[in-house]
Amino acid sequence: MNKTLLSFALAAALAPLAAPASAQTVVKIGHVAPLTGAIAHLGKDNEYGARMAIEELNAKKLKIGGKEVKFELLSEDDAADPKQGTAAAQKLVDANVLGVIGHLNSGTTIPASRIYNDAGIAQISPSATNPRYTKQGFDTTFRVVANDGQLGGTLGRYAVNELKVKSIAVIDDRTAYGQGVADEFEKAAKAAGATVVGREFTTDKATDFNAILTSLKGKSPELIFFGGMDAVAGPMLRQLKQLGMPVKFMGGDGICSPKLAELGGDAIADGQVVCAEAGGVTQDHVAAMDAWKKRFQDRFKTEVQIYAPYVYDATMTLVAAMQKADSTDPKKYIPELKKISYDGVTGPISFDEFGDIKDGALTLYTYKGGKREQMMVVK
Ligand code: ABU
Repeated sequence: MNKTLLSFALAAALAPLAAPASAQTVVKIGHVAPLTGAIAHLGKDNEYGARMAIEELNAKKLKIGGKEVKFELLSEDDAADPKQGTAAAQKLVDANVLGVIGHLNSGTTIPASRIYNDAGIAQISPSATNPRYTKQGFDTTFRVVANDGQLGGTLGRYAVNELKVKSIAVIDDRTAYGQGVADEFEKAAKAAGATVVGREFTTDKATDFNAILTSLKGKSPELIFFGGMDAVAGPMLRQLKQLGMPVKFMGGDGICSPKLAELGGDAIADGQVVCAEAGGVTQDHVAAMDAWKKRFQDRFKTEVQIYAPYVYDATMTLVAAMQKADSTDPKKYIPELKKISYDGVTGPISFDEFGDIKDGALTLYTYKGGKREQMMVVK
């Protein structure tokens, strides 16, 4: 054997030792939420939900396409800012994530969705409730919670039919979510027979509401609906009390956290606030959810705020679609995601033609004794 042939033969013989076929495939999954800023407590809650799912999935040592898969979570901070949201989305796409869970806010989720769509990867939002997100004609957008139409509509009817209020004022923070849910609330409350005596605007960073609340005080509403997040609702409730306005106060999922009790403090009277989470655990899933919350508390040493279980379910649903397709290639798993039927801790998850959850539920809450208290689950 000449020298060249000998080196080829040696190389061939040693190849399996030098470069063993990889026993594990790393699959990157992106997550985006505000991890800094006024609603970082909600963003961290989301991130914990994703982390818990990834840790549990890795413990199962799943095989997809004949190879053991190790999931890696790439978590980005968008600070609830649309520009940072698109930058975070591009960063994840450049890092070759194969799916994204997020973003938290509608105002970041919607602009980011074009980037994920262009990259051909699935995006599942666990919390963005503006209906526009799934109505853009993209086949990559999915949502595991109810939307602002359901939230605002249900709360508007509840205000008039159950709380029996006739005069209502509406404030929103001018975000895609705040404005959208407030518009839906106003539409439903009017249709149920209420009069809207005032409409005011603020921002998602405001802390002083004296001017708008004083203006509304002159119009004597029985109830104020706020379209925005808990970080703004808390100080607003404190200022309502300072102004001597003991009105009923309503909001959507964005205010509906245990943290609101702390942010509003003793300015929140028992039963004064009614809000709705954009999902609902029916009786048959309560035990599983309680067990899940205990695992979450043990792992992260903090209570669930709002969306962590939905983030967990969104991550599990994404991976269930990959398992069904036996592939992590978005071209192969997205068709499976569209027709998935996944039994999550938050309830059954399947999607309509737009990628919205089918039969989404809501949970109404109030606050008593400084704690959030569940009232009812409605479909
Ligand atoms: N759904 C409430 C908070 C997130 C959003 O902006 O939609």
